Amino acid sequence: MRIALVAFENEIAWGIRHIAEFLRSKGHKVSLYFLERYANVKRKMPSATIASFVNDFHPQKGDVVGISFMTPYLEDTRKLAKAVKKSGAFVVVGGIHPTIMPEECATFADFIIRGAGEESLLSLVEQLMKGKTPPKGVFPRDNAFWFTEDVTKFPYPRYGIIEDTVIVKGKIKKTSEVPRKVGPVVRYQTFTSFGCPYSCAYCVNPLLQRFSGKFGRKFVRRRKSSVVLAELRHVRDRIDTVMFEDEDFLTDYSWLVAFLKSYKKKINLPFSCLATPITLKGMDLDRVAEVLQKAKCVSISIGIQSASPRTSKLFHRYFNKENLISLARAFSKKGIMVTYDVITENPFEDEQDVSETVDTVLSLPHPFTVNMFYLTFFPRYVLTEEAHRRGISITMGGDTRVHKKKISMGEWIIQLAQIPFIPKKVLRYLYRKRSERWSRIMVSVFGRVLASTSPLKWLMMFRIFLKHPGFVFRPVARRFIS
Ligand code: B12
Ligand code: SF4
Repeated sequence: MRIALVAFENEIAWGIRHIAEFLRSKGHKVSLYFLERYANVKRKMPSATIASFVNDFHPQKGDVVGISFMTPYLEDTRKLAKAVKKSGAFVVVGGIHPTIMPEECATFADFIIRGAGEESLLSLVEQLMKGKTPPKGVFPRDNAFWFTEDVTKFPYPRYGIIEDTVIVKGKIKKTSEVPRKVGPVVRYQTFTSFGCPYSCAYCVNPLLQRFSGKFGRKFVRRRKSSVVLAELRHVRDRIDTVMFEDEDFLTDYSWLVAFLKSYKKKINLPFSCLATPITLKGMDLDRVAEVLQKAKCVSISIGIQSASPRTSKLFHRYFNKENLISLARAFSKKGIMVTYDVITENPFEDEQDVSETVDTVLSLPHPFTVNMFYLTFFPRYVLTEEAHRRGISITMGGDTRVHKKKISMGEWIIQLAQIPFIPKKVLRYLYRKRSERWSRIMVSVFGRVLASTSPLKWLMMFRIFLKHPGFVFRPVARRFIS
């Protein structure tokens, strides 16, 4: 039996890479397909790309095509499933959307796997190979959510052993490269743990916790440090920097100290990570920043989301301004760049809520950058249900890439706050005068000219370069050697 695993607009697709490696370790032949590249604007999947997939993999009766997808890719999945089913191959879907909306997927897929896919897909494949076809629909039949408590048993994803296939606008490329380039820099994404101990209302985690019956720290599963380090050693000569995509990299301080000691010794590459303010509450922030900096942490993403107490309550998310400012100071003292995530376009918020966030961002020490996300209502999320209950009009769909014609005054001020040479006093004044036309015009002109995000990202890269020259010399040297 041949197996293809497919992801949309996502060559990282760590989830299907992890599944593929596990199935390969059990003797199965698995091909990985990546259809289209991520863009800032969601486009329809070109029919040529689907046709090229079918021509290249050539699904036949009895083969398995596993499609991994998130909500924005529902229509693409439908299209691909239809094309595959003509061949008589089995279509299996997994990932976040099928986990949450299994009944919807039953209209176009043969099997739906909810939750972790490694052992569940193996079990399905082995049954199919024995000639037993389980009942169509959710696999296994009892609507189970597959939760793997012990994730230490899985092998790490390997790159370049078997070529991946990337298809863009119908054009097929076979590649052994490690994905994720930021300009010339190869930033490798991985995880040391899965799951998050918190349960913010706009996030998938409260649902996954409910399905699994594991809450808080019990929901967080940690990989073996030696496996993570072996994975990083496997790619080390082909990458420049590491991004730990754990929902919160700092949840276990003693583990962190031990892991980073080995990381520094064995990998010694600059890295970035994510953390949540509540994790850092009550911790010795200078100590944490020092541990991270010593191991070459160059940047950290911290979620503010909203500084409004009303919204924090609605989001089920801790926020404390003093705590945020202390952690910002601790990281900036150690030269670690901080990127703050902020959620805008929130129909639950009024002007007072927004101004609390603007005021907080204007209180943060430089240097920092801000990533703004539009609040997105995914099906069945806690916040979506709350919006339905309150009769708030929302657009369901689930793509955060909304291109707005009009950017609000608060959003412009937050963008401009990232620029160190604009005095915060001036921004505060302009924001206070937001009802006046001259102020709105000035802010949007400044915003358009100065705060377009890419120069800021380059500035951030430059700052990192000053601290870690290897960050730029390494990709150049690697290219020269290869
Ligand atoms: C890291 C991450 C990213 C990274 C990298 C993605 C990656 N690793 O592939 C980046 C930053 C690029 C990203 C981008 C986006 N992301 Co994202 N991301 C995540 C995050 C935090 C972790 C995903 C992950 O890799 N987990 C680790 C692996 C091991 O788990 P997994 O992917 O879920 O895979 C397991 C199972 O789901 C299952 N499985 C998965 N696929 C399949 C397929 C088959 C056949 C089977 C059987 C099983 C199976 O088995 C896997 C192994 O156990 C999740 C949050 C979360 N908790 O899921 C959000 C999340 C998945 N992202 C989300 C969104 C919306 C996006 C974007 C669409 C945002 C946007 N509009 O730009 C883009 C889409 C990019 C793309 N085309 O994929 C949403 C999806 C919501 C939804 N209802 O669909 C999530 C859930 C966050 C949230 N808001 O709640 N993301
Ligand atoms: S802290 Fe982040 S990952 Fe965890 S539940 Fe909240 S939003 Fe989701």
